[in-house]
Amino acid sequence: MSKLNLKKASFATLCVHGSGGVDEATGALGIPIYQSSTFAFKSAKDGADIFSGEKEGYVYTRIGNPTQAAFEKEMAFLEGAEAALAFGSGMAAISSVILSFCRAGDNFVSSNTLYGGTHNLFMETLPRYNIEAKEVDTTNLENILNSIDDKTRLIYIETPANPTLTITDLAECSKIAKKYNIPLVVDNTFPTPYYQLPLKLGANVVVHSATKYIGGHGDTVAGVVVGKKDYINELRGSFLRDLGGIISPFNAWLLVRGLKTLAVRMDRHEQNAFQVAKFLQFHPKVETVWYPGLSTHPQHDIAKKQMSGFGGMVSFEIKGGCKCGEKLMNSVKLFTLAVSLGDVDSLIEHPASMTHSTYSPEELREVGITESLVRLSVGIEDPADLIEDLSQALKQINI
Ligand code: LCS
Repeated sequence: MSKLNLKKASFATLCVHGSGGVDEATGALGIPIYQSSTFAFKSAKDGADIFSGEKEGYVYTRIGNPTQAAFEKEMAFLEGAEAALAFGSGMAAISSVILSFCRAGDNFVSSNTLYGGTHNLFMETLPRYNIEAKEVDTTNLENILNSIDDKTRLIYIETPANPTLTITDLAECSKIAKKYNIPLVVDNTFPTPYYQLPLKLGANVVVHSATKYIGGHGDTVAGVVVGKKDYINELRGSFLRDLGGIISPFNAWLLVRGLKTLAVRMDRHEQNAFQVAKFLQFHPKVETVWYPGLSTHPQHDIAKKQMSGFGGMVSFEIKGGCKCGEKLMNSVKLFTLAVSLGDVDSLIEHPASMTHSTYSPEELREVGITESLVRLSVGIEDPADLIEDLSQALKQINI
């Protein structure tokens, strides 16, 4: 066990030490990968007691595993939560959370700008089970209030939203959720707990695609849910155990390792993103830049209020439409043309035809994902090199 007083430790220290320090069983400083599907009981009674919940212990890796537990403990610390539960992907985490609150006939209110996979879950898959998502522009709180009825079971917010980086006021949403006695669920993938702590702002449950900044190196797919201990236990005992969307011990280990550098990575992502956003803002071939840290961002004041930094994602509209965006994406040399985000490598993609192709043309128009919108996940390379790459690629474009 760590000798540190973790309650008093700063965020960067928690990133390194929060998962428990030295492994109790072996003294290993790095948490071992407990690559075992099952765990031996000391006796038949011991097994029965662990099964009945009378005694703590590991049973089977679909229900719990020490490497998964190290990651969960660390995530709970970082989000300021009682507990956390790891999943095999962000989508496994999100679908389990929605199913845990909603039954057939229920509905929930959600941001209308979401990762395209989440949008597809909400608008295509869940309706098959008679669960309705009411997707609205949550930057206007009136839209949330007007959508709640007696079958509404939760409010789901993604902020900053993928890919437009719109910001929803979490403290205000939590007041609405409390008034109607329903939980507020927040996707904290873009800011990470380093820049935004939704539970402190009144949210009840936080979800992540841990594939992104949490892992940080583009080498694993994972998800995590954080919240109250009772809720997390219920989620583990039903939706993780029954639906089986678990994380492997190896991937949990990659996430523990990734978290150790979260604070330093996020600082660098943000510094680089700011420089890239400022460069693009004054470029003659760029129409508009969306970055919550810029004073021109429509919800900059809310971002400043609820975030301690603005993260590494930048989106922009290129002049000349889709063809020019295509030319840009084919001309970059340092940015990689790929979906996903939050990696140490810089990535570039076209939301309308890639990550958000699950939106219909009308839906894309409604949420402002235009054909000329390009999304950057700004990595941790030298910012001068990133700007030079964008500059040379923009030069290739004839408007
Ligand atoms: N939430 C957000 C905000 C996301 O950006 C993603 C994936 C997910 C949840 C789902 O997580 P996963 O199951 O992939 O771990 N976003 C992606 C993106 O923008 N490009 O590729 C995946």
